[in-house]
Amino acid sequence: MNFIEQEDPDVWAAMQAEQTRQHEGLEMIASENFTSPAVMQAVGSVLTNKYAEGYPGHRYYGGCEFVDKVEDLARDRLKSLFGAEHVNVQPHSGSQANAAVYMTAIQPGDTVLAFDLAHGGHLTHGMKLNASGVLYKFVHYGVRKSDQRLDFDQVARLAREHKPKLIVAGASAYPREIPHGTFAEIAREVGAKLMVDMAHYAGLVAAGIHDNPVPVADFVTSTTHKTLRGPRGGIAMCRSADAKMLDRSVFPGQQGGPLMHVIAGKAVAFAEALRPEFRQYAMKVVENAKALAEALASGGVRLVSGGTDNHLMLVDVTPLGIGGKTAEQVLDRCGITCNKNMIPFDERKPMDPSGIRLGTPALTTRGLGVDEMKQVAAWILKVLKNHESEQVIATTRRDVAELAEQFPVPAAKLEAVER
Ligand code: DSN
Repeated sequence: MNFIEQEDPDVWAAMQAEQTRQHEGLEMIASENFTSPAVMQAVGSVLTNKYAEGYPGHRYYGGCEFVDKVEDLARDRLKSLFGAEHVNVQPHSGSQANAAVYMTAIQPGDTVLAFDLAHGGHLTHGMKLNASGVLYKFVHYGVRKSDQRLDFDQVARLAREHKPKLIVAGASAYPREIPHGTFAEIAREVGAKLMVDMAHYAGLVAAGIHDNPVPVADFVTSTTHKTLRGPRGGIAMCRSADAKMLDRSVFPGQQGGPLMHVIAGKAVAFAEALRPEFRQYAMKVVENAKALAEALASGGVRLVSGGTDNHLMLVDVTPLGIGGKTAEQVLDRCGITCNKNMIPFDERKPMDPSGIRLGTPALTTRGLGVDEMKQVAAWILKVLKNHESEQVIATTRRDVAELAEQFPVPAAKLEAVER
């Protein structure tokens, strides 16, 4: 029986439309993924009913014996996944995880060195309208103009000049592997702490195919819903010495009651990520990204930094005579979902930048492989080159839906059981 359908047909109709959109289209937003049915079931469970402020064994509410078990499972699995001394699985999002680390490591007004948003950073890394930018004094490093890779000479120079208390590494639109050890050396030299926000590539780290920041960083944060393929949420990790302060900064510092249903989803996802199949998945994500990038680059667009080492790529579409906004819109009409994105040294505006960001985590979860990536790249190029042709858009939309039909989204299994 479907209770939503019976009790709230309006919400149900919107949910069904979204389910169809996800099924019929190709999801290429680099930060999105499809959770397993097990993760989804955990998030839709009775655990949403429980208040559990505090931590396992030390709660402010009665009746927490079972949610304690869930949170302990999530914590133990997360520790094993990344080799962390201490973990906190309560942050409601990556933003809250980052805010909690700032609260632990620095004081309002302190200087922080982080990656420039316009070069691929994140708004919680000191964007002036974000709480991080309001509370702390951020200085930003970027990529080199010559090869669009992280400019470590600049990082070192800015670190020596500004003497930050904290250096932040990590990105939301950087297509190359991040050498965390290099950041750690610079942080050590200037007496700064190092925080790594690995939200985008945490799944690749968990699979052992991207450098793990945990051994060299004082703090590591992530979301759980991107390459890690868990429910929407955040996590924070640190060494034992900072454990008490980090926990205090998450609760009560940033949040009240934890979302125990989401923590259950995290526990299930961490167990999935510990299995050998997850490593296979992550390797395919990267293989697919490389295949997609190569096919696109040979078709007339420019890839920022010339390619990708991870799950995403930044595509400069201006050589085709269009901007990122048009590219996003026309691809959307064909059922290919992505987002417009600034590229480093962009001369266009954020709402209509030069690029789009494409990622392979979600398509890889559906089972698409290298052959499909080449096909998708060909469609993307055809549509961008013929963005005013209604006929090309209509044909591509049909081709996209036909391909998507062959690769069901994981939620379809859950739907089939619930109906
Ligand atoms: N908004 C996310 C992304 O798309 O990368 C980062 O939080």
